[in-house]
Amino acid sequence: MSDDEEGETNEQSKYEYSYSVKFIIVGDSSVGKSNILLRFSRNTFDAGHQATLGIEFANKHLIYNNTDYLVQIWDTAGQENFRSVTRAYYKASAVAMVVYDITKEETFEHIQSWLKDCKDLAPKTVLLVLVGNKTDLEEQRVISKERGENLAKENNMMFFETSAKLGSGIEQAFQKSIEAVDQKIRSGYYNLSDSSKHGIKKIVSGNENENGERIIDKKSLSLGKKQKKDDLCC
Ligand SMILES: Nc1nc2c(ncn2[C@@H]2O[C@H](COP(=O)(O)OP(=O)(O)O)[C@@H](O)[C@H]2O)c(=O)[nH]1
Ligand SMILES: [Mg+2]
Repeated sequence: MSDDEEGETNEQSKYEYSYSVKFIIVGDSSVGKSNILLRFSRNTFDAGHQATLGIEFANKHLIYNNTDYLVQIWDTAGQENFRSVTRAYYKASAVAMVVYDITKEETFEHIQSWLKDCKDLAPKTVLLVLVGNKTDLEEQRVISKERGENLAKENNMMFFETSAKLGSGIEQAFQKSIEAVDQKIRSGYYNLSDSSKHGIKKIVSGNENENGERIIDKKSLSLGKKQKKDDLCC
């Protein structure tokens, strides 16, 4: 059995609709992007000081409004060290989580340049989400919650504070983002006849999207670093 076939199932979703939604996570190196991904997808934390955990991709289902959302999250896998996060990374993203570390002033100041990349390189429809991570380090906090909220407001972003270490706020950040996407889908905000542009794809059957392309197993909650991103989205 190949890696791609592992855990495969033909089971149809029992929900009225199924969509895949591409999330990207950007922000300075070491703000906790990979651990946010790890916490959300596997409910674990890596206390190591590696610049990258080598994770590029994870996915997880969230159910909302009788709809099965396959949240597909792309992680920079260390490219942010060189400010070389590519155009391909931003392409067709539905949600961009822009992360800073509440204990590091410069990571907050750099949000503007990450936002500029999002605005230049992501689809116009992208939902922007500001995340202040490492709230467990309250005694080392230098960025107040209010500063985060204000920056988010100025840039029309959703805002969350999280601790990937403790797991607080992570599920909520993804859940609320999906709720906002759900609302936009229902209001006709996205032109889903050309869904590849928006990072949102309607899933027709358990293993195919509307173009007849294979998608990952709908039941599993897997890290897909062996799967090619191109096979999965966009
Ligand atoms: N205290 C604390 N440390 C964290 C948190 N999230 C990540 N870290 C640590 O910060 C470092 C960088 O995390 P990582 O996820 O690799 O950051 P990335 O470079 O943005 O992907 C690692 O040592 C993590 O263990 C958090 O919420 N709280
Ligand atoms: Mg990383």
